[in-house]
Amino acid sequence: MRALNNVLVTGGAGFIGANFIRYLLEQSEFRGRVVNLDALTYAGNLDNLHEIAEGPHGSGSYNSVAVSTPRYVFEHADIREFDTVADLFARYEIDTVVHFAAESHVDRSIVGPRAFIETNIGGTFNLLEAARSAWGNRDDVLFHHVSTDEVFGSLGAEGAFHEHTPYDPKSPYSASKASSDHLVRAHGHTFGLPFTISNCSNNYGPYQFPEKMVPLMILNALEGKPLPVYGDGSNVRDWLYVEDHSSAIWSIMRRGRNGETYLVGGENEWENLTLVHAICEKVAAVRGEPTERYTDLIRFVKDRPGHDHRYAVNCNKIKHDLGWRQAHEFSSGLDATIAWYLNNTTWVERVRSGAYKDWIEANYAAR
Ligand code: NAD
Ligand code: TDX
Repeated sequence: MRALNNVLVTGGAGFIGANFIRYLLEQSEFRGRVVNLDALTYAGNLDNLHEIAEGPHGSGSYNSVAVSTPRYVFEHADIREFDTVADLFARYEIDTVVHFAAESHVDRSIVGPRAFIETNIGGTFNLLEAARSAWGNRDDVLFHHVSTDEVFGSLGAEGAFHEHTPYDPKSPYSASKASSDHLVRAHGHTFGLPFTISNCSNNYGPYQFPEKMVPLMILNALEGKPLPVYGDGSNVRDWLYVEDHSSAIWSIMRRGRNGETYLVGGENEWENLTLVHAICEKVAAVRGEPTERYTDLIRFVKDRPGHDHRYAVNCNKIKHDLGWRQAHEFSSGLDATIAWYLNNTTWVERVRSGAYKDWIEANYAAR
């Protein structure tokens, strides 16, 4: 039996990590404590967890860095610093790791790949070493590594990635995630570290940083700004509502077999241009305006260098072995996401006011 008493969530102030912490603390079968380790880069924001600090679990203020409640602790720390990470394992008697912390945006990995190598590879290595030295031969512990379907490269018109698809990463981001997957497996194989890995497709939902396609298109449409579609918009992505990713990880933590990899996806493929049209239609409906008012904002811009053409995920293994299912249908998930961005303008202002603003101005102004 896995202990699941003191769960170290890395990157818990980011998009998926924050949604996961909220989900985990709501599960009646989970009685443990969450330690959220996050460096609060441009993508990490404690606003993403404000209900936890303010709500039934605690008393902290979301503006404060040192948020602590009986079942939730925030630690402002960097996975690139081994001593800090090792100290947290000891201090909180960590028995489970759910590792989200990463540089996550493909476009940034093209402009500046170094941070991706340092955090995604070096940081993961530090966590593995800290876990190995803290855990010894324990078998009631788990290192769950959160990875991406992008490690498998790009698909043609047919087929889907599965657990035995050879690795073929194409961007500095996906190469760094592929390296981290290999390091996790190597620690399992060589040192007996108990681990699981999930490789998931594109997530969407509340609290996603507005550099990623779905929130960027929603906010630009709402603000009457151009909608930049890379290339001809024919690239295909498989979209999964973020809460369904959380439920997949929770299934793996409880029932996933040691050493196994599980692919997770929405079984929900969309061409980018078709998806941008769907977002325009939905925003127009919410606003009670003609769809053309928004589709007229679409601009075909220079393609992403090395842009992967298509991702699709076969998730039969997690469905069959662990009984996981997607609970959210795409149309209602998108409606909920649009409503969330409409109702959370303060959050949008706050996340945009940081380093992100400077970066976007420097990199997108010329497009
Ligand atoms: P995100 O960029 O929104 O959040 C990343 C978080 O990690 C931020 O809170 C950031 O502050 C933190 N972080 C970054 N560097 C750190 C460091 N050196 N030390 C400590 N914390 C650090 O990312 P996301 O979209 O929530 O993705 C989370 C994980 O899920 C990543 O590992 C990503 O590869 C993976 N993933 C994402 C998607 C997706 O569609 N977004 C899909 C599949 C897998
Ligand atoms: O402005 C845009 N215009 C556009 O056409 C942006 C930001 C993106 N795109 C295209 C590129 C992709 O084909 O939309 C698609 C989705 O782009 P992103 O949201 O940047 O996601 P992607 O590159 O597919 O990677 C995401 O999914 C897998 C996450 O960022 C990764 O962290 C995750 O591993």
